[in-house]
Amino acid sequence: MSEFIIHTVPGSPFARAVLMALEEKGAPYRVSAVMPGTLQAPEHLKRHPFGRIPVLEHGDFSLYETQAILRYIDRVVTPGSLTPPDPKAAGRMDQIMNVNDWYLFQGVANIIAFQRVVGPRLMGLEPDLKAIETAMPRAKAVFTELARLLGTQTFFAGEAVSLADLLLFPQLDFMREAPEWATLAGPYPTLEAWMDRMAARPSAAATTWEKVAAMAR
Ligand SMILES: N[C@@H](CCC(=O)N[C@@H](CS)C(=O)NCC(=O)O)C(=O)O
Repeated sequence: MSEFIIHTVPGSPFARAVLMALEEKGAPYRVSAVMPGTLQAPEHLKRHPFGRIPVLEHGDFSLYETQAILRYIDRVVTPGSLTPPDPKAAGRMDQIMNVNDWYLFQGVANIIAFQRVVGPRLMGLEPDLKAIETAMPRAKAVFTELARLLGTQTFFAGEAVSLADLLLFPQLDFMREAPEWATLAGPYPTLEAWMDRMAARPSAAATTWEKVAAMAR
């Protein structure tokens, strides 16, 4: 199988989900560094016309949108599946992946994790406390719903890790660095235990910001 190439700025949580899937599958990959501030440059727009990351290259095939990339990897790298066979569990996985994109990332992680972690680390920005405060009601609603969906299961789509866990974990791992984490996750010990289970996976350890920065070339 040809090598997978992931174009990303190191630190991207969406790209980390892709890298975790490749690690979980034991697939060969390389990280191709995209420089911060060059997402609207013609060279990157040729890969991703909307100027975002990550982008996957696999032989002569190129794909953007993290969910599409995750499902592609899951389909082409066999054996082993990161999608549950049961249709209801697979439906739950798909639902959670959309909760990640539409409700956790948009309006919660892209505000709180950006203000607390990414902006200060990448750009030396001071956190905008007003923006964080405005995002908190939505953040509380998202955490309540994630805890409800997880219930007492080991992983979000049942007893085996799935694409839903891999997409959610990188966003929540950034959120965990924010002081707001205690308020948001504190009432949900099952969610905290799931975080610990995910953080202990070799795929998480292999894809930290520092590890991705070190392997990007
Ligand atoms: N829907 C896209 C979202 C990807 C995304 O928003 N990535 C962030 C980095 S984690 C990005 O490219 N941000 C650049 C920007 O907003 O200009 C996907 O699933 O791949």
